[in-house]
Amino acid sequence: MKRIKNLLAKVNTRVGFLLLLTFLFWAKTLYAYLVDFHLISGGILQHILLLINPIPITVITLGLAFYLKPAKLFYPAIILLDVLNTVLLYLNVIYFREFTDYMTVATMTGYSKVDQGLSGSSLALTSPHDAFYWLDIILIIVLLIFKVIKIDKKQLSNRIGFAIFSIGALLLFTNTALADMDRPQLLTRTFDRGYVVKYLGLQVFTVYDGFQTHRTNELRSTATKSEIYKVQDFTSKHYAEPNPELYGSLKGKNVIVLHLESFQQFLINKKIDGKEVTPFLNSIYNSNHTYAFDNFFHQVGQGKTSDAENMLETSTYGLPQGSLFAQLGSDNTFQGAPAIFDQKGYTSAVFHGNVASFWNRNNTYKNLGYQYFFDASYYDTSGDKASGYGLKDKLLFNDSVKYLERLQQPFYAKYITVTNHFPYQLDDKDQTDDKITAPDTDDTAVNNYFVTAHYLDQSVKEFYDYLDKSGLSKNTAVVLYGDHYGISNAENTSLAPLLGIKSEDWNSFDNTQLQRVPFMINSQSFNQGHVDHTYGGEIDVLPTLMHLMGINSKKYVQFGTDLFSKDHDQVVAFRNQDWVSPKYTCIGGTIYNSKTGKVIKPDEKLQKEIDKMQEQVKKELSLSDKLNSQNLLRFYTPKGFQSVDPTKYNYANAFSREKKIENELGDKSTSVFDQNGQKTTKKLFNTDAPEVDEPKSDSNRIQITNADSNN
Ligand code: GP9
Ligand code: MN
Repeated sequence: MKRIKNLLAKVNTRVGFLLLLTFLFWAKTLYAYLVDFHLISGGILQHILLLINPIPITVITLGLAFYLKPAKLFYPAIILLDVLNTVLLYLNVIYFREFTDYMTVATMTGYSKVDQGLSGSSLALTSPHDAFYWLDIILIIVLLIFKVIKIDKKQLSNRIGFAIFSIGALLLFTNTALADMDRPQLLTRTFDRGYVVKYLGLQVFTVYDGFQTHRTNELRSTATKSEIYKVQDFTSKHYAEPNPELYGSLKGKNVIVLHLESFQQFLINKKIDGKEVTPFLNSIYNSNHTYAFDNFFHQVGQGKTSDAENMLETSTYGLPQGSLFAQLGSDNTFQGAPAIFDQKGYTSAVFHGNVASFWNRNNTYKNLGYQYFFDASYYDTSGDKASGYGLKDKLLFNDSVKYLERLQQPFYAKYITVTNHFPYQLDDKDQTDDKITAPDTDDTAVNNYFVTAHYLDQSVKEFYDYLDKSGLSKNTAVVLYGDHYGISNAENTSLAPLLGIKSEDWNSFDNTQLQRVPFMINSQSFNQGHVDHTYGGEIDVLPTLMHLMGINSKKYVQFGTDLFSKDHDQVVAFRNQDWVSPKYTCIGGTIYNSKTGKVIKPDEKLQKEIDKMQEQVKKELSLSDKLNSQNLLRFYTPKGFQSVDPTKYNYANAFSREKKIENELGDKSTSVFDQNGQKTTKKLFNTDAPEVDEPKSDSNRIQITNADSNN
């Protein structure tokens, strides 16, 4: 009893009251983290951060009340601040139940295009345990009214307010520094809102997001219609006419894009101990049904996979910092592949075994006009079925048949693989039959890279076997590409000996050479396929593909050019303004001969030529940034193209939607399932993945995705 009295006596001071409210709010937040947001974290440091991150900002916000001296003002103010914190927490709890995502400032203010925030139906998502979020506030007010907690009339000087703020700020600084240690570039890359909440807390996320939204809005509100003309002036002059021999050669065919995670060109035809690392992809690469490019470069920035996706879908560049998907994807106007093809009668779908919020895909895909997004929630990712970034590739292909066979044809479908992702770990049981022996360099990630690449190769083969057996390969073109490097520049010196170069001789030019990734277009309708040496990059994919599909890209604002066109621009820009071309390579202002790798000291004439190329690269990147950051495409809609209405898309219940469409179409349905006499083709898929027979378990590896394994 005495103890309780002592404790209450402490609470009877203003600072004690602040501590009490902070403690209660901390408890509620942790409850939300565990029960509603299911934030199960990875390592020890992540656990600690999850535990402490609600404290600093709560102290700072509640501490504001200390600037109001009279008790009549102080107590209502501190309670109001507590209520506001709770409202923010609680709205997110409800929102999360509907969208498995946190509320952005754009959503709260109704600015967001992708969703209208909380609707009547989300309010129906309240649950009895929600009382917990409000109980403490009611209790505190009652205790104050009945004077169990006494009002402290003693007015405190501003110094106390400032001291509280300073302590809060110091804690926040420590929190952020620790978070940055565990997850570098957490805020600059913002690859998943979930991580910001996990590391820094919900309130910090909201403030940070508000700041970003404000910056974006400011850029956008000053933009005028005439600004798009500057961009169009550039892209229309840059446009390259289609190659008449290939134009329309894939018209009406299904298109499947296989996003080969972290897959670099040097893996193609590479042997380790006399054994091919990727025998199947090599056979595709060398087939006369394939146009393969061996001077094709990735051009991603910090947005990695999402930058690659953005370039492929829109033929505009990622941003100089962070990810375009994450920063602008929720509101941007896109005129990209899914919408363009959709309006030519295609069904569009993405298959990806990671959580939907990663890279803000759940929102961005709606603005791109994707009709279906099969994310981790559509697959059993329990137990060993997933690795760090989601469902293992063999299972992704196998488990997607159920959804793929119900899509109306022609379709445009993208598979984003994940198993070949840093740190390239593969369970022993996944190294089946024709194992390859990992090389023996001084870097385990480099060694393992070959093993997971081999696994990816087997996964693609299993999928191809299915395409053959189901008859899909006859009317389907497959686009295969590596999204970005898997071995970073820092690790390249360990890789060097495997490529026949001494580690000590390795230089920046060699690093640039390694930014090549495979790009192949494979279709049985091609018979004169070959390895093409044209220089190009991810920015060029969309116009190339459109022309093959018989859609002229001329009226679209695109920065790339058709790789098959005689006017194709072979200067490939990197995100940092370096560039490569068939003759010259420019790295940080130093010019190399692209063939020999020797540094060139240009004479006056050559310098002029180089300056012109550099200017062009800078202009291209900055105009692309202008287009996206000011959202200029809202001012221009190409003739015949219908703007995307993101509110039309909802990625829940996709399977029943597919079936409903089949039913409605009846005899006219073109799904593989219906063409197969309304029988599933699942049995046509053969996989040697040991996990297919494993029962569903409770543990889930995706939730423990460790972001620091993202190199
Ligand atoms: C995550 C996956 C990996 O869903 O696409 O992204 P990355 O780390 O390569 O950017
Ligand atoms: Mn990637």
